[in-house]
Amino acid sequence: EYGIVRPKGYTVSYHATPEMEKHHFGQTHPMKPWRLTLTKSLVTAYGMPFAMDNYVTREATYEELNAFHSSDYLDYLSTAAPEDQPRDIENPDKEVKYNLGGSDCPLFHGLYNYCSMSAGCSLDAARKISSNQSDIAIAWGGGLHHAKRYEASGFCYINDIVLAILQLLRTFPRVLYIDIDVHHGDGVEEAFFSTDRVMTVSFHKYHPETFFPGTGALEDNGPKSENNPGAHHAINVPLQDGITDEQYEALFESIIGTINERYRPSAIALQCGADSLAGDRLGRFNLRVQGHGACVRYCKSLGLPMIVFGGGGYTPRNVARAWAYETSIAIGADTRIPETIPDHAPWREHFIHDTLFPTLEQSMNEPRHNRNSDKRLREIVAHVHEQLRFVSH
Ligand code: VJV
Ligand code: CA
Ligand code: ZN
Repeated sequence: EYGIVRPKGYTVSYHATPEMEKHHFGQTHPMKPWRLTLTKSLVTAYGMPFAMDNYVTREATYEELNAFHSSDYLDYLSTAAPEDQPRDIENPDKEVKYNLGGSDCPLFHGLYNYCSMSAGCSLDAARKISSNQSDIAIAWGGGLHHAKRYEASGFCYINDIVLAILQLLRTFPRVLYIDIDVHHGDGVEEAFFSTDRVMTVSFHKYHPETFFPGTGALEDNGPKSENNPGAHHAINVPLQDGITDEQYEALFESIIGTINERYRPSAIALQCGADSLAGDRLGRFNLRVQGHGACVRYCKSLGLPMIVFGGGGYTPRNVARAWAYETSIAIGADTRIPETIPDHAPWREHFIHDTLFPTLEQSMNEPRHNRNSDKRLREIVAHVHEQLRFVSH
């Protein structure tokens, strides 16, 4: 309908299940799984499924989750019920186990199924990449980068990214993990801290006293011991409120371009958390859908097999815009899809402005003050380039 055709000699796979989207963290919790439904409906309204292989995700098995997570944690996660939710006043003695049941990581009905589906989505994507049946695999239901081996954290219970990267490592010697969520990708960084087979790079707002999770300083580059192969293989790009498309794109291309030359990854895992967009309920940046998408376009241009994951994103209509646009970039249709959201899109009423690319003014009442000086951004690039002098493959 929009002249969207299957790219020749190139396969994009889309991994999702409508079952995942039916889960609720609670009325006012920022994480809304139905943003995945909104994304899929926009992707469909634009006719993009014709250009991709579409897979309905299965649930990951206990054994698959156990490849990273401890059995103790999984056993509790699979049996904990919403009734076990500690309530500060009614249930003062109830302890919080594995950080489960607090306000960030509540226990809700079907939690274990939700987690297994998110992980299944990313694992299916990883398998399609490993077996060379897909060039770009899309897993918007994954990207839950804070989960630890034995602990839930920051709306994340199962680290689907770590599981997917472990799968990629069976085939590929080196994997580059890139994280453009507004939060630090601490769980993934920690999981691969001591190996040089994964390089992790996170761009995030950094303000340890006030912004979650408080880690990811510029100087944190992995183990301090030069004898540890992971030394210099964690890259952190700490940013302040209000960064613009122009600054972010320049920073991203300079850093990822240099990493690609020095580290020579054989595959890319890209976490596309959409909370780095302007107007996000939790985020603080001034990125537009185009600037966010430019990161996906640049990664695609490197010509490596790639998984793209979802992640954060707390203003659902903008999450859907960004991930639909990025799906169009993956299939190479971004110059062909019209900027005006199709009239027949279900949920059309969610898109107050009928464009895929709202202006900053349309995204929020007042754009945030930009606290990133070009001088500071140049220092960040210089520090990263310095780290990369120690890296060669
Ligand atoms: O800042 C925190 C931790 C607290 C304790 C819990 N309270 C609610 C908030 C402060 C120190 N947590 C962050 C977690 C952010 C997770 C981001 C996840 C991702 O995008 O990187 C990947 C998917 C945080 N920021 C905002 C909130 N929590 C928040 C949680 C709520 C809420 C409002 C804000 C939970 C429940 C309800 N409202 C009803
Ligand atoms: Ca990040
Ligand atoms: Zn986030």
